[in-house]
Amino acid sequence: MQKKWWKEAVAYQIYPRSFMDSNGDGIGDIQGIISKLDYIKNLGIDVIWVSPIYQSPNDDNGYDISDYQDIMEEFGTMDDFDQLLKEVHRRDMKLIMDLVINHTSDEHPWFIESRKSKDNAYRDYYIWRPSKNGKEPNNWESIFGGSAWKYDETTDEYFMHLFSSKQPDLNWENPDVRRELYNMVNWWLDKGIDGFRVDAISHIKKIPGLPDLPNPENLDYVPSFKGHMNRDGIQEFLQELKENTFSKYDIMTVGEANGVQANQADNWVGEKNGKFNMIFQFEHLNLWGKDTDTGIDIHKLKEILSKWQTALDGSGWNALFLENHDQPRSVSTWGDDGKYRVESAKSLATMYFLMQGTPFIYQGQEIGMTNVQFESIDDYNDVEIKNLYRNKREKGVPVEEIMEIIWNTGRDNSRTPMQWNDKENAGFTTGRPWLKVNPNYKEINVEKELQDEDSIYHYYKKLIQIRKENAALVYGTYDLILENHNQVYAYTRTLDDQQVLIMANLFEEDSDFNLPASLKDSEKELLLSNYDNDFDELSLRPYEARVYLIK
Ligand code: TEU
Ligand code: CA
Repeated sequence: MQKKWWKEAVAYQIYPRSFMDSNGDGIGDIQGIISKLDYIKNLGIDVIWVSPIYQSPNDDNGYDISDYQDIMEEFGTMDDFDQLLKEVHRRDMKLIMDLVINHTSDEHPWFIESRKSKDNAYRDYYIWRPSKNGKEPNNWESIFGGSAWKYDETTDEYFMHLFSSKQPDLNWENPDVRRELYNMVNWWLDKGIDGFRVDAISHIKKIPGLPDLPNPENLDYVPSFKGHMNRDGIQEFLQELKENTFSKYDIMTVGEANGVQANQADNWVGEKNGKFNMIFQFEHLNLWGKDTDTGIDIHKLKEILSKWQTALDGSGWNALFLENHDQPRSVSTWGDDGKYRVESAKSLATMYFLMQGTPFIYQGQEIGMTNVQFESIDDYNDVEIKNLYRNKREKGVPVEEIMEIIWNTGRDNSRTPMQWNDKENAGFTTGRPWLKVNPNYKEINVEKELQDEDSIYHYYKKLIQIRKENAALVYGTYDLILENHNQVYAYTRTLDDQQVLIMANLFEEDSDFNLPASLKDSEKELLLSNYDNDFDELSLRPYEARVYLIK
């Protein structure tokens, strides 16, 4: 397997709006990020992924871009960005940006032109269609609910938007669009950034003819993923993108590849045929986040994660993550954000962090930040949450039922301001925060975590350290053990004569286990655990995790 800097790296995702406000307007900004770079460096981070900071009307908080080559006013100026890049590099870290090229904002000049007339030079930069039988051109549902089409009376046609109605999809079939995007990508790479996380990239190829999808349940609109997620023909676009941009630089690229199956991994991330260095894939997230509240289906979890580990073993690379700005907090969703918050956060960390791949930590995950339960929908900001609330209310769903869904799965769970200390607004802002701070900030904050050597923060810091000290945890093979165990996720990482054993009890009940003979009889050195004594050779305590070096 080829050695690469981005395989040895640990990455940290910043959602700038919620990270740190430097000027008291209640909105996080670039100078705020700069003021916290030492904190990120001290954790042991190598690569920072910043969610979009380009000009945007913020309908989807920056994922709706109106100018790819200018900085969002609320976040600062291009000079601030240049300073951020310099300060990141000065600390021997790297910076990757968020590349959103499936769609733009409807306030982007291209779309403002495109909607003016049917024969406008930019008309085919987007996907326009006349109505069909007085309705939308097809029955596709937007990922944010409702129709995937919005009527525009100026030209009496509809335009497609897989996401919010202010995020019109770009027409990737149009070579002019692709060329303009490649020029923009190279402009950023020439500024010296170290790569990209590529947003919603598995959605760019739509099924030819944009036909109605089968609708056996006679829904108003049909979930549209089958019409646009990882469709045949997408690889040609991705190959052209890579050849015209990424392949010319020593950078790190991670594709957000919803809907890609493990058996397709080689085409996406293979050392020879891959288009990205690694991808975020989401199969495992359906096990517990958006739709279920029954905790982890551990057998499915093992099956899916192991499938990716072995599918890529040697041929490609994974991006390992539990959280991001679209997911609820993992300790609330998978673990226990009550009695066993600390133990379960550490257990989950151990389970995912030491697999084969580049581990990503999302801001606040390293201090065990939890979900939040705001009483009123007015306390929420996310367009996906607002659409969900409106659509369900229109169908007469009781408010309490909708709030439960939002509390369990809403994206604002991971977007409440970073909790720096126990002062007003958790030290995030001296103004009124754009989104309320989680009320538990007095108990859960960076300052408290830094002072407590048994904190989740220090546990992540040790995880990062042992990953750097043991090459098997980067380049070693992954072998699942205790495959059928109902509570414990255990695996080994092996490289030449170095072997590391990772075990995590993912539940709050004690759990017996029986290691395979080869491991049971070997001498072990405990590298890390979320308990500090009385290690029973045959059982694990609630959420107990252990990492052993096999001698
Ligand atoms: O998300 C793309 C994506 O796959 C969505 O289905 C995402 O999983 C969903 O929003 C989760 O509820 C990316 C960004 O991560 C997301 O924040 C943006 O809203 C979206 O693209 C549009 O840019
Ligand atoms: Ca600010």
